[in-house]
Amino acid sequence: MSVAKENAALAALEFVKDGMVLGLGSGSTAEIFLEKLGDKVAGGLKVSGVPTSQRTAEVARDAGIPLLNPDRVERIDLTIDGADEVDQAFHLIKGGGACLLREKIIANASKKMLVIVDDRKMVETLGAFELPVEVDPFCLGLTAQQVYDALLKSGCKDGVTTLRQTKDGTGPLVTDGGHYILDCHCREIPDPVATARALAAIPGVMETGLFIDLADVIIIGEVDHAKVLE
Ligand code: ABF
Repeated sequence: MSVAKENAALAALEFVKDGMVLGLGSGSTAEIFLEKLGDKVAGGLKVSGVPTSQRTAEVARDAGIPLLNPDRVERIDLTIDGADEVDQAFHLIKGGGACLLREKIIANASKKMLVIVDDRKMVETLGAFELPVEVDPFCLGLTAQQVYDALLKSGCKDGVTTLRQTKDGTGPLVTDGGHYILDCHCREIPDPVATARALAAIPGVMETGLFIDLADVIIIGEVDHAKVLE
C-alpha cells in the first residue's frame, strides 16, 4: 500500500462527521480511504455511502460501510474521490477507471468534494494524462471527429483519440452507463474550461473527465504527511 495514498486517506477521515451521507469514489486511493472508514464505522461512526461504481460498492460492503440506494438518496454531504491529474485551479482529470459519469453525478450533487491523491498527480497544466470522454456508441466515428476538432479548437496540443478496449482486448469497454470511452491524447490542455465547454456541446458526448469547479478540497499525500489545500 502506498504510504502517500494512505496519508491522504487518513487526512480525509478528519472531514467525516457522524450522520454524514458520503459519496464514495473509485480507484486505489479511494479504496484505501474506504478500508480506513470501515474501521471507524466498526468503532461506532454513523455514516452511510453512495458508491460511484460496482467495484466501490463491493469494497465498501466488505469494509462494513452501510450503502444507500443511489436512486433514493436525497442529499450527499461529502464526496471523497481520487483523480488522475489536479491543476493549480483544482480542475481535475478523472475517468482512468471508466467511472467518470457516475463520479461526476455524485460530485456535482455533493455539498463538498474532497479529492485524495498522491503528490505525483499534481500538475502545472492538465493533459499529460489522456482525457477520458464518455460517448454514445451511435455514429461513433462522427462523434470522434467532432471531439478531435473541439480539442484542437479549444487550444489542446493534440486531439487524437483512441477507443478504450476491455482489459482482455475482446472489444470496446462498455461503461456502467452503457457508453464507450474515447481516450484523448491532448498532451496539454491549456484552457480546461474552454475544452470542457467545447466537448459538452457535442451531442454524442455523454460526459468528460474534466471536472471543472467541482473539487473543494485537495488532500495531497506525501511519504511523511498530507497537505490539505482548500
Ligand atoms: C477514480 O480513481 C478515477 O476517476 C481516477 O481515474 C482514479 C484514480 O485512481 P488512483 O487513486 O488509483 O490513482 O477516481
